[in-house]
Amino acid sequence: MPRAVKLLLDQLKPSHSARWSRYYQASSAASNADLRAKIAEMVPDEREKLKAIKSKYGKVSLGETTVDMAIGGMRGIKGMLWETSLLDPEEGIRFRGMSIPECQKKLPAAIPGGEPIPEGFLWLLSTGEVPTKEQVNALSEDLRSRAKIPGHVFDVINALPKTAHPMTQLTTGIMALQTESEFAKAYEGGLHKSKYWEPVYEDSMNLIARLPELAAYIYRRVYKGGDVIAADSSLDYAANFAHMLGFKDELMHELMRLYVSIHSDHEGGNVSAHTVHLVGSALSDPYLSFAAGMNGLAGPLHGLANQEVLRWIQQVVDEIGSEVSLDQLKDYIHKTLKSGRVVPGFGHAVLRKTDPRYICQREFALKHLPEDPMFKMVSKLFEVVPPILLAGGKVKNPWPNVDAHSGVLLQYYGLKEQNYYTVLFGVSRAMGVLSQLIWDRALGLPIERPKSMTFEYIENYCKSKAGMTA
Ligand code: AMX
Repeated sequence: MPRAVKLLLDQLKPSHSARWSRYYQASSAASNADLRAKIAEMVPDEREKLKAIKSKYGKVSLGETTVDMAIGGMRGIKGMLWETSLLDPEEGIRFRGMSIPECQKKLPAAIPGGEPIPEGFLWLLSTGEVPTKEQVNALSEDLRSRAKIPGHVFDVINALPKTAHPMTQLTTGIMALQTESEFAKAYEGGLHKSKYWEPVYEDSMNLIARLPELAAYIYRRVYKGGDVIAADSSLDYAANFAHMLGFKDELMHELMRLYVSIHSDHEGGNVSAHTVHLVGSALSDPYLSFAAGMNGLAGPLHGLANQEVLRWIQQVVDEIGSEVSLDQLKDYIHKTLKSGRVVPGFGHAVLRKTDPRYICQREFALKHLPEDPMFKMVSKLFEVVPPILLAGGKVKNPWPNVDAHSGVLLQYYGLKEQNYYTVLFGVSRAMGVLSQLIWDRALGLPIERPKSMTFEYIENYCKSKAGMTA
């Protein structure tokens, strides 16, 4: 258990603390391989914890909100509970307190010494517990049994032109799947609010299970003449996804395990996560909430950046070649900036160091494709871009983020269709945001409704405040 959490719980209630610590034990002792049962076991204690925090700390200020923050994209405003992960500006993401290297060490892998299986991340994100291999296998099996897509979903996608962006097709498919929502049906039938989380759990797991087939269908439809590949029930979630896309290379399966895991969650304030949480707070079901989040992910400053990065690197190579000097590369970057565009894959709203999701992808590349010319270009950019952005004086974080690297790995194994990359990000993101959505409903979090203001309101407020303090 993270020390800070333990300290807080020790202050709250000794008996509660003891129960809570159970969830953080590495669970070789746990025999229960059913994720829903595990969450059900946690719910009463988690509700108690929320109550205790509210009653003990409810009136404590979490910090000041300035006018800059309000008109600057709410940067730095602490305004949301998000249990599944926390982003530290300096060290990057921790999933339930665990860094990426810790997850790589502790979560079960498909092959000895290989990348963790994303089902292990899903268990960790949902429970805070490191799962056993048995639990991960049971979860893989459970997801396979849920991965059925009704025919009308394909009809709806087929009604779109193949030229529609793959993210448009993905969101359309998710919306068509909403007919299957158990939460929507249960709510209409008059479900007690203490039980909201149960059909939300079912919808979330069904959606996570169905996304790879839906996404693979879109890929095969758009790029492979509609030649769809059936699921392979002997494979884990990520490997089966790669298989349905058409990739048999075991290293591509490993890459997909890494990809899905590291893209699963990035705390709650990013556009896709926050949107799912916000829309879900209106008791919109998980299909509606997740589709909304995916529309946010499709923006170029967020998830679409991974397609933009590869396109931009390709442009660099086409225009000045791959064997370029650092000076030639610098000139190209200045040209990009002068044209009023951002350098895609660099910068972050919260991070202030190189993204550890970039680092682990770089390590994968150094191990498996050190001589790839595109990887070498990515390495050169790592050297050249940050000093230029720093010298410009306005970028708060000049370092590369996750998207600066992912495309180069995918193209190496043959997934070269850049417009599809954000769909992979979307499938992966489901694990984090839907784990949190289950907890949002289990904890009974209310509808979100922050206060907005007009220019006039801000001016009058600031004038009266100045008058009062003068
Ligand atoms: N290239 C050029 N300029 C950049 C820049 C970059 N990579 N990153 C930030 N800036 C600029 C901003 O556009 C802003 O300029 P302005 O004052 O003229 O509007 C200024 O620097 C200050 O921005 P910031 O506070 O450092 O960043 P932010 O929190 O406003 O935005 C982000 C964060 C990621 C949108 C931004 O860094 C960016 O546009 N990066 C490129 C796109 C990208 O890689 N997005 C993916 C992020 C990860 C993800 O969500 N998948």
